[in-house]
Amino acid sequence: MSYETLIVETPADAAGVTLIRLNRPDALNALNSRLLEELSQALDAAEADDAVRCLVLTGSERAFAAGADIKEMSDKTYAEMFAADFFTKGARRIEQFRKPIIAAVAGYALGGGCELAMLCDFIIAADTAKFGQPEINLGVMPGIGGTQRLTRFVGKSKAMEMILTGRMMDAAEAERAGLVSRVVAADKLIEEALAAARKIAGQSPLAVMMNKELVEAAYETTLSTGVAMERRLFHSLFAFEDQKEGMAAFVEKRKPHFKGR
Ligand code: CO8
Repeated sequence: MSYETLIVETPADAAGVTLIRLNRPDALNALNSRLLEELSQALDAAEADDAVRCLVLTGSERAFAAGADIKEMSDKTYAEMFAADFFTKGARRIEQFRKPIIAAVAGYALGGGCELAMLCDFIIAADTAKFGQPEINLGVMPGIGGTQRLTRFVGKSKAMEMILTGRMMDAAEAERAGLVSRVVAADKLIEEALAAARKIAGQSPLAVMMNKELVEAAYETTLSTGVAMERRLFHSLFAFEDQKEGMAAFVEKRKPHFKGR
């Protein structure tokens, strides 16, 4: 399948990793309806393909994405935004994506771009990355989860300052604040993100999906409910061949070969 706003390498390698590049270079990868529609289609295809075990989502050296497309939005009325449920469908598709997805961020991740990165399972940042929610400068606010997710990632004080002033964070500050899992040299970003993705792709896909569900649940539920869910799913993993294979491989001092059963 070919896309106008994305470059999709699927699977990028034998390990089962798919690399999706946002590709609107003239607009610093600003997110428009077309891009979000195509991203939803690419995620549908990746979800349906058993050969795909992990995704990496990236942009260009200059920008992961500089926000929602201001030129597309500027003249819209409330009725148009509401009727089209503007951008919500694309954001929901990522929220509901069950396979792991890593954001590899270089350059600007602003507004909807920062929100898109936060919708992924974790963020690896290049040392050139800049994160921000500058919507206040446009007289608006984040619209695909920024006020909620940024606050959960970095805490109230920093989130409030960034959202009310529009100040950007560099990669080092983002790492200190817990927004990104780690920072790497810009010229190593894709290599490092693909290496992490390959590591995940080599695990049991069933165990990966369950682990992802549980970490996400930590944001949605109480500690005791989350721990109870974890215990149930931990027990349930013993129904899979992959658990037998993983533990047998350890005892036999060999590499496991997980089949997703
Ligand atoms: N939308 C549209 N076009 C953009 C955007 C954008 N968000 N960002 C950059 N571009 C375009 C520029 O217009 C320019 O195009 P052209 O050459 O045709 O004029 C091209 O990309 C290059 O940009 P600049 O010349 O501005 O590059 P600079 O290096 O000088 O500056 C910046 C880079 C600082 C990133 C600057 O482009 C900028 O400030 N961009 C806007 C950042 C921003 O405000 N983002 C938030 C947008 S609003 C949003 O994301 C809301 C999300 C929620 C929506 C959900 C609805 C439910």
